[in-house]
Amino acid sequence: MTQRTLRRFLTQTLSDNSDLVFLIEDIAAACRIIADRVRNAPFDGDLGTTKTENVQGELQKPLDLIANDVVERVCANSPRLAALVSEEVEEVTWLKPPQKGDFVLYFDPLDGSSNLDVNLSVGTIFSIMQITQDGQRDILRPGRNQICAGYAIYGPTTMLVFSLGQGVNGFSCHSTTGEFRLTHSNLRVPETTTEFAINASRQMFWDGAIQSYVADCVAGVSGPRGQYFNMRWTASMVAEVHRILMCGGVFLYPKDRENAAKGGRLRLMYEANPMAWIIQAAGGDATTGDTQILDVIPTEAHQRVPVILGSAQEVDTIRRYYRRQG
Ligand code: AFP
Repeated sequence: MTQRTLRRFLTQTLSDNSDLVFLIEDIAAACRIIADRVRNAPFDGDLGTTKTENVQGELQKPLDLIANDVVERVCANSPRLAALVSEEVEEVTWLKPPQKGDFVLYFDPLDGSSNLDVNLSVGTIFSIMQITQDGQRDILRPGRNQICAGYAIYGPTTMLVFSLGQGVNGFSCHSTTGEFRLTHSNLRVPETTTEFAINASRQMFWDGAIQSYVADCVAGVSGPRGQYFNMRWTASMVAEVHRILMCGGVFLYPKDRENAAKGGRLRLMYEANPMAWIIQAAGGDATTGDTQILDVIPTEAHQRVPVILGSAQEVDTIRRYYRRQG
């Protein structure tokens, strides 16, 4: 059977919201262009690092800036798009005076960019919310208010994975035609897992709950978990989340002694919220360790939060380690 194109899926699913259809298609078009720039970076001299830092104090890669400009340029004329919040830009970009129902697009234009020079998978993460009333510049709302969120992963295949709240679907981009077609429908996160993803080099900073959780996992079949675990870490959240969506697992970037003062490592509005939305729409779970990520009330556009997300039963097991820690 011919796989549905993105356009057909959107017009069938969002028949009463053409403006949202246009915005998601614009995002897909931007991701297709970014995929091409990532693929051809060695020929275009776009690898390496610039001398500029982003608002997070991180050295920007040329493709971070290119990807940001592509999203801004392709989406800027999307009907009812009122504002852009980008990891690479400190201020909110207002495109029009906000009216009730207008869209706000939060995005990390190129996540995992530390992997670019070593040719590993990177991605674009996006989240869409709406203005609640005319003139209200209320862009800091909890993630539960998202109306659409997802990511593009630039791997062996470029895929666009997103949810409108019910279910998660994956669209693969055909390398010749550039069409996005529905190749992975109704993705579900397996409830249980024996695989965890964490940056183990930070063990010296972890609190007792995470120390105990990881120790019990690596104790294997003779340990408290009574089974062997596998560990992954690619330093690209998009790649970790995609693997969890496809075959289960749990991803941890917890609060620790080193990042606690900043609130954590990952950003709420354009990393934690969209990934939590996707994982929960696929039957998984997502917490900061204290509270559901989607319930966190934002205080500023680039704020950071701890992130623990993935297979629901494993996330619940980690909650029990936190409760035991008290
Ligand atoms: P970059 O986009 O700067 O590479 O950061 C990627 C990221 O935000 C997320 O995708 C990874 O899970 C995490 O940072 C990796 O953090 P470490 O560098 O501490 O492994």
